[in-house]
Amino acid sequence: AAGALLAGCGGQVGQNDNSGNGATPANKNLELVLGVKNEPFYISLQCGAQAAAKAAGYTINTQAPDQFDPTLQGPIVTALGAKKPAGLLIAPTDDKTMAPQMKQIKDSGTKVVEVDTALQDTSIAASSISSDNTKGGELAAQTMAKLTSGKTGSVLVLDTKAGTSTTAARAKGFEEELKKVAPNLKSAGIQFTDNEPSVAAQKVTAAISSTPDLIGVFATNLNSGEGAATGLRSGGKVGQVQLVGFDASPSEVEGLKSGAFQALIAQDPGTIGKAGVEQAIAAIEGKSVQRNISAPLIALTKDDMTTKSEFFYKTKC
Ligand code: T6T
Repeated sequence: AAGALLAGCGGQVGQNDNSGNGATPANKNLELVLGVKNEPFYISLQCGAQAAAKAAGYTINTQAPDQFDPTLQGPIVTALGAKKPAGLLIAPTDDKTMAPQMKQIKDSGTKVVEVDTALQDTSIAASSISSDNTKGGELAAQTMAKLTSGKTGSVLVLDTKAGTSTTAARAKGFEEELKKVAPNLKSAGIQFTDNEPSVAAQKVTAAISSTPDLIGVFATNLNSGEGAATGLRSGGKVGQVQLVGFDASPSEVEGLKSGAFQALIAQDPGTIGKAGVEQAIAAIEGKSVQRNISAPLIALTKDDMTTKSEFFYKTKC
């Protein structure tokens, strides 16, 4: 079963002779490729994955590109082909352009599991583990409706990069739900931030000048949220423009405490990493695999600062 302790000797790099018949595999090496380095969401995911791999007697090695960019992540996956890991857990940085590299390693016998983001092509990964991002966007819209309590005004959405499956689903879920729960609010559109806090800050300061009735901002991830908070600070709009962020990095949690954010939709990256390892091992050992797993989400407000701190992201394991 997923997460069970497995008996037997350690794996050997360079072998990919797992029989898939339920016997203890010779190759117990996993690789984890994250979306970007030094980022609390991915660090928390890595912590969950490492603990699960250790419990199961597998090794796991982690790599990530310096930027959230498929042209930097693709070569990491290609180079892994030579190591022939038994399993690859990956957060693809583009839902289309990462497909060829992921297909190549799958075709050479490595079991591929998507963690967090996913490809449009569902034939490559054995399993995908992600938050229900559409629901996360809907939850953000319901939260925005409560925060603005029937007032009129415009709401800006900050997405990251086109081709990011998770943030696209959050933005769409938000826009559709907002129409239903807050018909008094107008959409000021969706802007892309390139997953750079400085771009997010600029987009928010620009919206403050171009949209005088700006009442809210939904930032679909950590970097866009941190940047949006900076933009509201420099535009003198903290507390006047409601900011609902996604994720719960130390800086975002600090912003919730100080009043720059009114709410955060927090994910459970540790659970995503753990489930990713469990599914990869099930695939490697020929056991039954769950194709899609949805991880929990929660809306955090200032009142949750002490009671829900287990949802805050880590910067080390
Ligand atoms: O929001 C997470 C992740 O779920 C998303 O796919 C990309 O951005 C984050 O890593 C936060 O920076």
